[in-house]
Amino acid sequence: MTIVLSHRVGGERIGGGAAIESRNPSDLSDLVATTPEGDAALLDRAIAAAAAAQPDWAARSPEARGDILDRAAALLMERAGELGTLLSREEGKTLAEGKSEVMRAARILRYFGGEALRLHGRAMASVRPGIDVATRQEPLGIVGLITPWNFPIAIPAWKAAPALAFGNAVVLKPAGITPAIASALADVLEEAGLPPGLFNLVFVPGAVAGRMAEDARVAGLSFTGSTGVGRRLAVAAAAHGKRIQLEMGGKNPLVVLDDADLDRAVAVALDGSFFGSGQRCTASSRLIVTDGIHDRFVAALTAAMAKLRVGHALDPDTQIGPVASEEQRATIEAYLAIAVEQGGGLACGGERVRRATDGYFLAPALITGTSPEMRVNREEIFGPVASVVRVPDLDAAIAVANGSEFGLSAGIVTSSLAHASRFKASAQAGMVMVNAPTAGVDYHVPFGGTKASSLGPREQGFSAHEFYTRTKTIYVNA
Ligand code: UN1
Repeated sequence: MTIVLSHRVGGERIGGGAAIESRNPSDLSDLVATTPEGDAALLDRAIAAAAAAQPDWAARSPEARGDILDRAAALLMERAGELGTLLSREEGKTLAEGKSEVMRAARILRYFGGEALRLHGRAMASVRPGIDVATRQEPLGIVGLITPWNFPIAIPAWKAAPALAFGNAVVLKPAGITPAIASALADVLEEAGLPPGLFNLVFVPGAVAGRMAEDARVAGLSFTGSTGVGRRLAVAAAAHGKRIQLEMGGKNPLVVLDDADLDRAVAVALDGSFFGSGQRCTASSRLIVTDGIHDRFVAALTAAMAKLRVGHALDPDTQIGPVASEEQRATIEAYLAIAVEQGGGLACGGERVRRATDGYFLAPALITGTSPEMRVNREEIFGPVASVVRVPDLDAAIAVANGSEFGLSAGIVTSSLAHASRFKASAQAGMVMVNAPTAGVDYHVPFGGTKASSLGPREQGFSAHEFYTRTKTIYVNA
């Protein structure tokens, strides 16, 4: 069944389907949704609707705002089966991953329902006698959200939930290939009683969405996507005095030391590198392995990779779904060719996998014998591909791990507390994982990276208010 989608502007449904078709990457004969394509005038209406609705919303009690997020969370939980299936059908992650992402979005909404009440300032004595000084956090106003297809409901939820909890209105431009699950988020918020105009959903080209960085009515822009696009938005936002939050690429290292438990190292690498078809900005794309375990690790990992079941995302036996689009597949295949051309060895995978349906199935690939300068170790591929860099010891491993323009997540597998401590202290990354995959994060703690991976305040958890509110300092001369 094909879903006909509409923009959501000020509580109205505008345009129906037609312009853009999104197809199931596991079965290209399955037309998942048709989406209208909006223009600058539509975006303008959405921003105007947000501007009209936001002051009343900000004036409501935080409890009333939290109640609505709670109700939306409950609706998502009730529909996790149905919506998880839709997510898998639309994006290609497995059914288990799709359902758990919907649950994750629900829990994020619930968490921020509570956070609405926990927004606090500080009261202090002034340096001048007789004066009390206090801070309070106020909403920004209108926030523009631009989100990717790889977590097509969790990321919109983790941006929109704190925005709404803290009294803002949002305009969301979701990824073009996953519009249906983004609409499901609009549905539950509307059904939960969110007043019109606070969550506007526009299907517009990226260049049109980028105008939010220039529009005086928009106070901030939160973006997750590629470093190239993020940096262009940052330049425009800076020129217009806007707050910006960017979550961009990664080239996340997973260090495997001689003292690692081999089974654990393989399990951590499999999950971090290949689950979600490697299409996570937190994926472990560089496996940095010390001499003493290198050959055993590569042999055990390739054996485990050969057993991964690649196939239709909705088949419950599938462990690795298709990659999300033809464009993704072409990029990944181009990088595999570059890796081999630059001297890497394809230890396994990389080939197209044939299944009963026509989809973008790719066997997870491991490239061995790579050096840090190779393009596969410097550029984000965003697919089920990991490369192995062999190093003599922990010092060399740290140098290679940090020798990247990116710095999102960094992992180590070791049984030594001392080695783990050294790595925690020296990894240039926003998140460090010890004996755990670089991907797969909690929602109640800060998320973000260093260097080219992120810009602006951290997302999620107890950090989220840093972006979605501004501080007002109030002096009272009693
Ligand atoms: C996760 O690893 O659990 O786009 C989340 C991404 C990240 C989210 C990763 N912003 O892959």
